[in-house]
Amino acid sequence: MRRLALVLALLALSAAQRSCGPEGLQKFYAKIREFAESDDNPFKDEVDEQDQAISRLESRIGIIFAEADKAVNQAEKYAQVLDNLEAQVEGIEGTGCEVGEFNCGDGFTCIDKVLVCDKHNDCKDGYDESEGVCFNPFETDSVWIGTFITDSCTTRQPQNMKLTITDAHPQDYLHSDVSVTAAIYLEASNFGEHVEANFRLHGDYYFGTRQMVFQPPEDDRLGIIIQYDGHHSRDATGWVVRESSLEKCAEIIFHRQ
Ligand SMILES: [Ca+2]
Repeated sequence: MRRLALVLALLALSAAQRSCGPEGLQKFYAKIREFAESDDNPFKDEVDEQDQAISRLESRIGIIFAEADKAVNQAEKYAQVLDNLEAQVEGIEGTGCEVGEFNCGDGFTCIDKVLVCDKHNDCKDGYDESEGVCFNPFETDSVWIGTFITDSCTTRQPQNMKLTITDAHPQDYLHSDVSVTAAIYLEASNFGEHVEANFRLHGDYYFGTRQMVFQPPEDDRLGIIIQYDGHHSRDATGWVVRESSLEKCAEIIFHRQ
């Protein structure tokens, strides 16, 4: 019976399209809409039920997406916690390799740092050439703010420094070594006296040790070493180092701006 009503409605629509002009057709469509929403429409209950089912489905899909977002956020938090733990373990236990060597990530294979990011796979799985390992956080135009934690060697006793990397590019003949130039701005306020200083620095970033090593800029022969932990690309620890004895005589916490 309902199919017959539908067929009759379609036939009426077809007849109206043939016999009426645009205005008549608009009126006819308005009548059809009115009929569809009225209680006389034999399909009204089914349509209402389907609308409700679609609303319930949309609601469930919304809940599923919200749950998926929550799961992704949790996974990112767990990954961050894992990164922190790995960084702490490496900091406490070291990498298990000698000074100047790189651990292939398997806990026991060590290769020389000059073989890291030299465009040849030297670790069994190519870990020494992976994107994460060959990432230099001290890239050109990056700006780092350093806060002195301890200082038993500088004459100015600065509280803060601003380090701007002006250029960083791998050496042509040694890709494991990034040649870096930088500018340092120092500020110190001691006993009512305010002191400022600017230096130009030259140094190297080694992918194999994740260390930025700046040569001493002044006659006091104090260099700067900054260690990236391989996990937190916006934070690093630095030291002022006596060139003669390699003693770390000041510690600086760096944060990228
Ligand atoms: Ca290599």
